[in-house]
Amino acid sequence: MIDMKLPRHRLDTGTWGVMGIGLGYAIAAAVETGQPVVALEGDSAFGFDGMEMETICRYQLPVTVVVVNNGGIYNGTDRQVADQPGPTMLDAKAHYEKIAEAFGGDSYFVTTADEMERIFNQAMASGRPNLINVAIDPAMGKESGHIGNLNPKLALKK
Ligand SMILES: Cc1ncc(C[n+]2csc(CCOP(=O)(O)OP(=O)(O)O)c2C)c(N)n1
Ligand SMILES: [Mg+2]
Repeated sequence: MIDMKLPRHRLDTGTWGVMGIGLGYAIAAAVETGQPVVALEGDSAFGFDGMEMETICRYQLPVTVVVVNNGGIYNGTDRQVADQPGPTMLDAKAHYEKIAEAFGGDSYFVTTADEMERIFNQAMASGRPNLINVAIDPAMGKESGHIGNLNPKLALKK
């Protein structure tokens, strides 16, 4: 979904989408290049490596962490089971950005595309540790859990 405009400027999670390597990669990229780095993570993925925010702040790295919160693993539309949240539901109203505050980084909570553009540009220009928590529709983001959708349909019908 994210186009590349320059070669050798993106690290991704590889063929199997290894959750939890995002912030480690971002730290390494910032240390190696000295340039502003953006780390783009789902809300569940942030649960795997979110404490690296402490490392980012301790070394004052120019890393902007963006948490795309759709309220769940794959998405936030799992059903309640026996009066409990479904097993793939996470908190769609969570304020993940407060984790940056705990360590002295800058924190933002955004809900619209206009806010996102303004805050993202400000964060990237700051050269500081930033965490932007982006609340999106919990019905969005189904693709990561439905990779089978990409199978050729004709082959499946036979
Ligand atoms: C280490 C690891 N464990 C499990 C998975 C399987 N997996 C793929 S996507 C996903 C959930 C991702 O949720 P989130 O980070 O919130 O992103 P979303 O799809 O909701 O945007 C899981 C558990 C994985 N890719 N890597
Ligand atoms: Mg999610």
